[in-house]
Amino acid sequence: MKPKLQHIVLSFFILLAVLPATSRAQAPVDKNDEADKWWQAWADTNRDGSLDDQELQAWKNLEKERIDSNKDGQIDDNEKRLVWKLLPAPITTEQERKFDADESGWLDPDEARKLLFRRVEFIFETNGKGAIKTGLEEFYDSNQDGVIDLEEVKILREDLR
Ligand SMILES: [Ca+2]
Ligand SMILES: [Ca+2]
Ligand SMILES: [Ca+2]
Repeated sequence: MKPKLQHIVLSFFILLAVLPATSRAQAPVDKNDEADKWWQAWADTNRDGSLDDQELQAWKNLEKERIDSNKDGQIDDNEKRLVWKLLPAPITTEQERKFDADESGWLDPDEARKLLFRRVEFIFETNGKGAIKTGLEEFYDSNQDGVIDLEEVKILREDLR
């Protein structure tokens, strides 16, 4: 092999070796990434906008002991969706704030339930075409079009039973 060709071949292999690591390191913030961060607002219990070690540890324990109900070590969509039944939900919209009866800044499970009941009524009033107004509803928008349609609302009604 000529030295020059050897050099090119070598560069090619170096590139191959480096490329996957580089694309991992520079992984863009895509939709899935954002969706993976759903829990951060729930875990930030002192609401200072960041997660300290104590909050992280507390959240990991909650995941393990309560949220991961089938105990497979993963939080799937079903488990994620039902967190409002287990823990106070962070308030993200004005609509949600109206249901914070004790003004704790969080929606306790019974407050969240009342909010979601009202949302179900709204979804039927608008024939499944009304826009989502609360963070909790987003878990039910499985096709992520910003609307809980009459199909998606079935799961929400199930969860409210
Ligand atoms: Ca915090
Ligand atoms: Ca699980
Ligand atoms: Ca939808």
